[in-house]
Amino acid sequence: MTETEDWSGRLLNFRKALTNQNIGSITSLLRIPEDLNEIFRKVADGERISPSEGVMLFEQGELGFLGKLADQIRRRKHGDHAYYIRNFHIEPSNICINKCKFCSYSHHFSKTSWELTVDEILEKVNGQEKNVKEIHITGAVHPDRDIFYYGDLLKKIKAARPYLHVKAYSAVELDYMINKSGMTLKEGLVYLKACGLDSIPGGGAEIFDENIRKDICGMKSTSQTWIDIHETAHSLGIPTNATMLYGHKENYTQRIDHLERLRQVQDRTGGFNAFIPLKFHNTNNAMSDTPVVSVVEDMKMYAVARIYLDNFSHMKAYWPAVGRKLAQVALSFGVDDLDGTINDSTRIYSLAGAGDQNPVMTVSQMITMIIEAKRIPVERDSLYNKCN
Ligand code: V47
Ligand code: SF4
Repeated sequence: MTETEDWSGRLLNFRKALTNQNIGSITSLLRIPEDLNEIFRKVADGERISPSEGVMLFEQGELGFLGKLADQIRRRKHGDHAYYIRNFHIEPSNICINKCKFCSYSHHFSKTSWELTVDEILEKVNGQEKNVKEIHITGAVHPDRDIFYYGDLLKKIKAARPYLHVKAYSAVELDYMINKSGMTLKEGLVYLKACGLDSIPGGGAEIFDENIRKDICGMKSTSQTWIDIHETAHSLGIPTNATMLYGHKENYTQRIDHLERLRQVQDRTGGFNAFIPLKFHNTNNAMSDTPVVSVVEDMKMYAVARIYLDNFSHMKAYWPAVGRKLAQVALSFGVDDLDGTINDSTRIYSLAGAGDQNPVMTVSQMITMIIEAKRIPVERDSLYNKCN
């Protein structure tokens, strides 16, 4: 054997070894951890995952893997459809009895305070195009306004626009106005329904874990009150949404605890329309030293929520909160709904530092976003009936 043959043989072996080693490490990178195999099987078989499996997904699930699982579930429920709605918001006031640390919107933190009169609100309502389907009313917990003020507002909006779906008043606003009136929860909700309340938005849920809740929004209604209000609403035929404020001080176990409490309510009532993860933003509030989470964390949140909440029909990416681009990406991580056109009518997120200072999206922009994500755009009403 010549010296050259010897060297070429050794080089060949070295390359083989190197290749084998690389293949080994690549496969171990790509290999689904043993523990996640069972979750993979459960999702494929349409079975529910447990709380500890939910935490495991957050801790060990690589983003591509989570996306595939979530997308499988979304596709099973909605095929290629992705929803949007023509809607707008009314924020009646930012004067608030509470002082949530994450809030950039209330008069405690924002530089201005406002309270719209009923006439000003009606002017905004009448200024909307006739084909707008939904009004979303939410704001601060104003100390002086009571259930009769809010009930009259509903009646006047319904008189002006009988076919507008009124999604109004978060559980926190409802808790205050109903308590103040001396009515029971049931009486208060029956009264508001009779005035024109069609559904309830998901705000005020924040994070159910009692310790973190006490820390970041201790003055607010308790987690159990939020749940009681939604459950009572469901029992009266008022559908609601659910949210979770994520990406601040909570850990994965606390996120799953929140999802688990929602899943249990949904098992009992079936009254939730959609789940909306709300990304924490840290501008101009008392939590400015808490960094915002990464895009990877955002997509993990959508995907794990989609996998965990097997009894929720819809998963919404609220684009003013997460940003237009990420909302579009979220369509591949379990999301089937992009909320709506908004028409520059909300300040909650622009004040907190989310990208859009003037949140407005035309229908053609929504359609383009959805088509680019390889989905079929479907205009919906508030109850997810198809409009086109
Ligand atoms: O409860 C307030 C959140 C919520 C910040 O039901 C913040 O269709 C992040 O619930 N960073 C109100 N989030 C908005 C809401 C909502 C939005 C869109 C659709 C629906 C629906 C409901 O906004 C509050 C709170 O969780 N929020 N401040 C902040 N700095
Ligand atoms: Fe008030 Fe709502 Fe802001 Fe809390 S989040 S301070 S309840 S406006």
